[in-house]
Amino acid sequence: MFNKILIANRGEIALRIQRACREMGITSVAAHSTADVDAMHVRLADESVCIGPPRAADSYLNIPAIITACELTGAQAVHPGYGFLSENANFSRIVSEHDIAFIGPTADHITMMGDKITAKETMKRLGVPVVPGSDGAITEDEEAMRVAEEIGYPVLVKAASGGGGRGMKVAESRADLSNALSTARTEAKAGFGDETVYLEKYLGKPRHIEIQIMADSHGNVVHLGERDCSLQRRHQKVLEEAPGPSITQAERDEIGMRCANALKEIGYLGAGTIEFLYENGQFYFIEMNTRLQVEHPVTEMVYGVDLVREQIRVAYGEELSFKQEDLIPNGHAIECRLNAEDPHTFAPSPGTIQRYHPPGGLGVRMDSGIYAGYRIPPYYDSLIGKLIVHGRDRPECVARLRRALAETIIDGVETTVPLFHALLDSPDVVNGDYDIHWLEHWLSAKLPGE
Ligand code: MV4
Repeated sequence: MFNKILIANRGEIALRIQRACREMGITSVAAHSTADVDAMHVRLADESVCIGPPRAADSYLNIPAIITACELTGAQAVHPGYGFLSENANFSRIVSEHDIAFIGPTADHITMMGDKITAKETMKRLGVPVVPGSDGAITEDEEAMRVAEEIGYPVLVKAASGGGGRGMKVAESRADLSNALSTARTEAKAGFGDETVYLEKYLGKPRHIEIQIMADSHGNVVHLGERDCSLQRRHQKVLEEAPGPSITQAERDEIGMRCANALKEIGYLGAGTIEFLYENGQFYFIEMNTRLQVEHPVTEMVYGVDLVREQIRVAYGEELSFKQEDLIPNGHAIECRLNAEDPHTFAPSPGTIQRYHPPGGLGVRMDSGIYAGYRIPPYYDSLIGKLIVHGRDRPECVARLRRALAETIIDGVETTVPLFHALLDSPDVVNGDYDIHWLEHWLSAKLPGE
């Protein structure tokens, strides 16, 4: 096994990776910016090395500095976490060229899935159901009109290099389509330097359901069921759960098997998440993420596995420590993203944590790097922790989550804790009865003028 892994990330995920390393007897190195010298993952690190100034572009995204840090510390592998360089094909390639193991997929697989058109074509060819739409890029308005008549309006124009909802335009009818195409192209060009767009049937009230996959280099590919991540605001997930409140075991087996087979076919390695829209009992592939996700803990709680440990094992060339038949979902888990934000306006609220009391007890997990006296730097995103709760079934999980939120004390900055109390007062959330638009509708009803 690796002796030493460099963690090219910060905050709760750096701590999460450090914990897996420690349990595996692996030394870890915290590569951090000057703004993070007092961060918990640096204070608890076996070793730490500064990779640059506060701005992410100069530190957590600074590839030469990270490679140098590996050379200086003798790290044999790099874990990129999520965000930052985790889905950067160039980084995966450069790390590998320096004979350092990248804990994630190959540069080619990152590139393949980073192009939404190639990802969709590949998944379709390998038997994964996709959203009806154009076969590849749309270059002519005529072609778009023909495809739209065939699949029916409304349609959605999407950027091939897009993601996070940017560069998407809905066309309700033929009259809108030409405008939607040119606006989407212009935004795509400005946002991603690539004006390639494609067309899909617009689904009106879907859920966001994603399938967790793990693959090793021995041909073993398994799925660990789904997460429902429909509760989002401006394409930022707020609360995630597993299993999906609407998904049956038969549906899980079917879609999970299709995803695992597809990734086996392309020789994928490591953790991956296949995203679907789910409407009227049908799954429609939209995108694949080639990294560990923020919400991976709900899957860990329901399947009783350590996904970071498995990532490290398979990156070293070992086999996954479980087979598909060992993976039986148990109970229910919900994650709340605790952000240092105003719970009404969502404006960032950096500052110093004055008091901190994390919740505990049976089935409660708090993944966070905060502590009393910690100053949250203003340079990075506002996630300061994740509260993950497990119960034997969904009602027990919901009751336990209410209890855990009530125990949570985070003083000194505004947090989204009150938002979750309010959400758990909503019958739709309690019943799991929501789609991808539910949260924004609920927020605008709650806050007139927002
Ligand atoms: C869609 C869609 C409806 N129909 N595709 C938004 C971001 C990107 N990952 C995909 N997105 C969507 N694609 C079709 N054909 C609606 C969305 C969408 C969405 C998806 C998941 C979670 C939240 C969302 C919020 C608005 C729109």
